[in-house]
Amino acid sequence: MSNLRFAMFGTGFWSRFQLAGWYEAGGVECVALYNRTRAKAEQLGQAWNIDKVYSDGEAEALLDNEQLDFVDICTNVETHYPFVKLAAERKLPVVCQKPMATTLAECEAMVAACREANVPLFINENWRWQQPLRDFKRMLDSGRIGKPFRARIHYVNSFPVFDNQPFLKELEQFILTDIGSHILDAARFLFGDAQTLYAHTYRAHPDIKGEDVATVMMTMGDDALTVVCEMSYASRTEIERFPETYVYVEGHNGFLELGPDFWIRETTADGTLAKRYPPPRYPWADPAYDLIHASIVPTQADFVQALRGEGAAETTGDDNLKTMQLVFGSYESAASGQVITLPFTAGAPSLA
Ligand code: 89V
Repeated sequence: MSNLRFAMFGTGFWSRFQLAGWYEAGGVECVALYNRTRAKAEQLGQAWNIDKVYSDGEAEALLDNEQLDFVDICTNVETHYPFVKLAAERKLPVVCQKPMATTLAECEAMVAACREANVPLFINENWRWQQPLRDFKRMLDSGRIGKPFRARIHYVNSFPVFDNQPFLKELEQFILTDIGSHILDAARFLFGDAQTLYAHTYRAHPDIKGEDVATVMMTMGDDALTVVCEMSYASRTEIERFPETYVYVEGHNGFLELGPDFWIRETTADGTLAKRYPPPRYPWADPAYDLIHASIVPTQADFVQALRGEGAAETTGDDNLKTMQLVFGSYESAASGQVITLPFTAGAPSLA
């Protein structure tokens, strides 16, 4: 079976790990790179032996000249919508970075553009693919702790994310878009879709534009489970454990916990079972991001099998739209002080 040929748009911090993840997943070949600044694309091209490099103003030329099976859009969020449109117009399947877009109206327009062009749109949402979260979900679904009645997802640290990704400082909407898109998606993965949400946001760092603390309370799934998601980049804890996510679920027959250092503890009337579920380690991963970088591999392997027509991907545009409704619904709730009922729609005129 021949490799699927793709072009990567965006050669910033994340792209080199994503590229390594594609080759780890297998069955693909990156044949061209696009970046606003040519030198950065050339640098990545040299490292990976990709000699077709395009820069500012040449996105259309790339799509028209190169023979592609799909495009991977890994650029800053404000360019996702225009690049997805360009690809859809050429009937090219798209993998687009999270968060999907800067507004819910843009997210809806991206999904509509791909649907009209009859091409798949996948959102590169990797959090739910973290090994400990997959294991946690399997244990939750075993039913041993009984019917859950309350859950808490806790992503709280003081990791200096701005050092590697300085643009995050400039976002008017920061933690809910950058991490909320992951955490709220993980909540959907674990507990099902939300019916209502209520959110608070707060800015602790004085030198950033957006919020770096957010709390979202939702009712989720068939049994309207109460789920509280806590997110912060301003919380100094005894041991800094970026980028770990902790999850606590209380059920009628017990308690399930994903705690520090990938330990899962299941407590029932029989006692507590504890086991560590660490992620796989890849030599190309940045050690500070091991957990997330490892999750790129199964995320992208899921897209490869879907692109080959061998099954449905989890994080399609349609699916991720529900996560983005939670993200933008949270901003609406934080601004208005109101409980938001899902589905939450943009309510704005659709974009051209
Ligand atoms: O996954 C991400 O989107 C990254 C990070 C984990 C650093 O927030 O921006």
